Amino acid sequence: MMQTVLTLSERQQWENDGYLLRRGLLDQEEVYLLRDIARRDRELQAAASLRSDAKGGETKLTLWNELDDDTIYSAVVHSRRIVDRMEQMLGDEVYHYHHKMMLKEPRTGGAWEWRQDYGYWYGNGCLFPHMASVMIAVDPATRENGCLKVIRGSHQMGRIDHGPVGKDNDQTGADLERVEEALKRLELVYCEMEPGTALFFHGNLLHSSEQNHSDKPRWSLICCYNAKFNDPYKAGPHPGYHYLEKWPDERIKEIGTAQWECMSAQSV
Ligand SMILES: O=C(O)CCC(=O)C(=O)O
Repeated sequence: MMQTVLTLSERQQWENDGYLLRRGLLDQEEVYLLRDIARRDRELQAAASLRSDAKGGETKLTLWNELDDDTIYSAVVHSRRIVDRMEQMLGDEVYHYHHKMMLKEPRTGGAWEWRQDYGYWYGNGCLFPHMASVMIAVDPATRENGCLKVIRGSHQMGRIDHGPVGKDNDQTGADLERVEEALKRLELVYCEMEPGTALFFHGNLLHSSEQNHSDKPRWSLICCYNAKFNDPYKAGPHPGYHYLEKWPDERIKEIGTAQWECMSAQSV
């Protein structure tokens, strides 16, 4: 199996900016399979939980701590093209921390307040910020439907204090005084993404997204990884180190096609 190697300029971007945008990480066939399966997946939708944002909007997501052998979501998590990159970004073997489908629905989809993922993963017993996520656009993500916004280079600020935010204290957000100061010195980037584009981002990168006032959904799959050496010292809401197999990239289509056929057979 060929290893995916980051180029020098990708490494530099990762280190300087705290994120890396990769167009076409999933090809059209893969991302349309992912989208069609997710839209039809009753279990995914039944498992969705709601979180309120600061303005009373509702964000919706379905999160999995476990992987299985027969869903396209797991095949993406295991895929070499992601895991190889993550290992180079985090400097160690990585394991699956969790993955989630963000269901930002037309007109009602809520905002995500400014945060660093390590801002709250810190509380889960992870000593180091060697953790990262990859967000894959399932639908086009635009400014109109609340694409992700990041503050370029903010991962270099280290971890910022976080506390409860949102109407019912449903979200964990970063200290806004620091976010505002960071915005005076660092660049705010709107990450508009085509389906299949992926954004790799560091656990300390400040990010947020606005409500979806458009008539278009903005679903995305976020896969989160932790470095093996950063195994949490205590039990938390996400798993400790366990070996993650790397699967050949072709498995995404193979497993996705089988899952789609199985769903189609069940619905006739
Ligand atoms: O989906 C989004 O807009 C943001 C999600 C997010 O910030 C997170 O899960 O940490």
